[in-house]
Amino acid sequence: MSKNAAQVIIEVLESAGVKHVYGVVGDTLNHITDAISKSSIQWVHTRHEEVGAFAAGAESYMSGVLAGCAGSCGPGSLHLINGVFEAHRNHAPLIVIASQLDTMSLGLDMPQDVDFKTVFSDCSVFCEQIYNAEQARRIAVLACQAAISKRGPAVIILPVDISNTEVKDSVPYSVHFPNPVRRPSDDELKEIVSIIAQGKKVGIYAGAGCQGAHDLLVTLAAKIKAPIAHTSRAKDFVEYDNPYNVGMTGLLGVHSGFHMMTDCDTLLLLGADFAWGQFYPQHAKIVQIDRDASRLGRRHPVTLGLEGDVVASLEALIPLLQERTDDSFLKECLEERKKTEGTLLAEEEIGHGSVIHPQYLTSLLSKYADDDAILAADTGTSMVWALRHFKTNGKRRTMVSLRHATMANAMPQALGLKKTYPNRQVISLSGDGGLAMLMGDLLTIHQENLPIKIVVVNNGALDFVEMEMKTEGLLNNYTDLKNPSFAKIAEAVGLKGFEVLKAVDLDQAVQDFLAHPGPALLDVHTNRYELVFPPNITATNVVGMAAYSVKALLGGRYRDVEGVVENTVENLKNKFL
Ligand SMILES: Cc1ncc(C[n+]2csc(CCOP(=O)(O)OP(=O)(O)O)c2C)c(N)n1
Ligand SMILES: [Mg+2]
Repeated sequence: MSKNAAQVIIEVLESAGVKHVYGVVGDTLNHITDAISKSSIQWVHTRHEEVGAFAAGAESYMSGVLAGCAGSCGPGSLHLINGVFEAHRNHAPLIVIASQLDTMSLGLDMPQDVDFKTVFSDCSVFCEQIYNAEQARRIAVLACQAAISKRGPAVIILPVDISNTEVKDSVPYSVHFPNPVRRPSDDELKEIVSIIAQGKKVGIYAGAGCQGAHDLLVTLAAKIKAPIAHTSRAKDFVEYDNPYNVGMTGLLGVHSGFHMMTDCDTLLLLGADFAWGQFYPQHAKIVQIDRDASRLGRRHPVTLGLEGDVVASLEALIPLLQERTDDSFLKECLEERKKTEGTLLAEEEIGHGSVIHPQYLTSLLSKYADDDAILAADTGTSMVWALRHFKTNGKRRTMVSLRHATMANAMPQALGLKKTYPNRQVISLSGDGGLAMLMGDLLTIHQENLPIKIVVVNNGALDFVEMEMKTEGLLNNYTDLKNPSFAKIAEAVGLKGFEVLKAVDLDQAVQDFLAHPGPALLDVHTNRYELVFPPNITATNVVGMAAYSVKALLGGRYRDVEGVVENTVENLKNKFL
């Protein structure tokens, strides 16, 4: 049977394991969607292409299996861009089909002509146009291979006339799935052993590369009596069942993680590419192991940089290490951890009167969510509450836009995660700003009948930015959100809506909402004046906040200052008393 180039491309995607392609149909994409309709791949019709790219990126990030997104020429594929950037920063393998005008029209300034090679070059590991239908299989294979091996989006630019051209397709190019074992050499391992032996305060900093290494990390920590701090992206792999865990560091982190990182004299950096140099120890010896050697020493100078996967490297390293007896640094860090846990617990308490603290809300989600629930949280304050207050257990997963930090990621990512894991509970912790940004795709949730649970942290503001402004001593401008009832919007588009205005009603509402069998939205009116404190409060933070308060008072914003001061005092009490 004869095939056109579009059919060949879809055949390759099937062979590479793609289950879903997300996007919006249209003109130049029609032969691709026609080929999909005749394949085992499911087309997921989103209302906005950006949502499709977020969803596909979440699917491949979480499952490791290739997913796809696609757009029509010009604006259709341009709409994908932010989601493709998110996948690129997450190292998520992704196939992007950017359909293009017919080759006769290209370069003639015809309507919708966009140079996709330029547009996608900065957010992809592969970006090629198919110039001749006979290239279809080969380019599709190269795209899948690059996405899998280099872990990122691979873009296929496909002119419409080529997509419908018949091909001979006689050469059997195919996709491969190598699974190498990578670790430092024996001599390099000996060097690590010697550096650890010289250290007095040895710590471990675990990153996302520690996926699958939980038990090895615990064994390592037990043997060398080292506390383990971790990046936000490593939360799911490190935090649970781990008596050595001292928590996250960084701006979103907690005090005990910060303390360990600043106080150690020797640090094992495992699969961690944490971006902010100021959170690394300034005078410690650092040994870094990463599967990508180009990341060695790029965030902070290191003493010894080695290439390897964390699991294979630890399997080889642990037997060579001597058991340490001195556990004084570990004990000191665990004491700090206990204090930090007390602070977090105090923040999770039910608010006075009707005030709903988002930490309380998140702790209830943590309490009642399924054992293997997946929680995606929006950029803004939601991501902080999720990372600090949603407990993991080895089965639960969290997803936050940490490296791209885009708004509106959570609901679209939840959509892709529910398509991938239909039998698991998927929750989106959305900002009121974030949800409104891509709210049209609530319709997709209804149309696809996806029983996703969306929680809206309805604080009436672009709160995270408001806080940035205040700590910089600026008056908060343009951050107000005049919100509708999100619960009523949900009802109008086919989701079950819940709305909570008082803290006393929240516990039961969270239970009812999670137990609802279909898609549901819980609109929670949370406290606007909730401050996200970094693990170390600097003089600059305090001065900035004071300057804001004076300006707000002079400007007649008495209520705002009252709210901020009340919460600041409460938070400082929790931290220091
Ligand atoms: C697409 C995009 N636009 C703007 C920003 C800047 N920004 C970061 S957080 C934020 C506010 C988010 O507000 P909301 O969703 O209501 O969450 P909140 O912080 O109030 O919980 C903004 C505007 C961004 N990161 N991404
Ligand atoms: Mg908000």
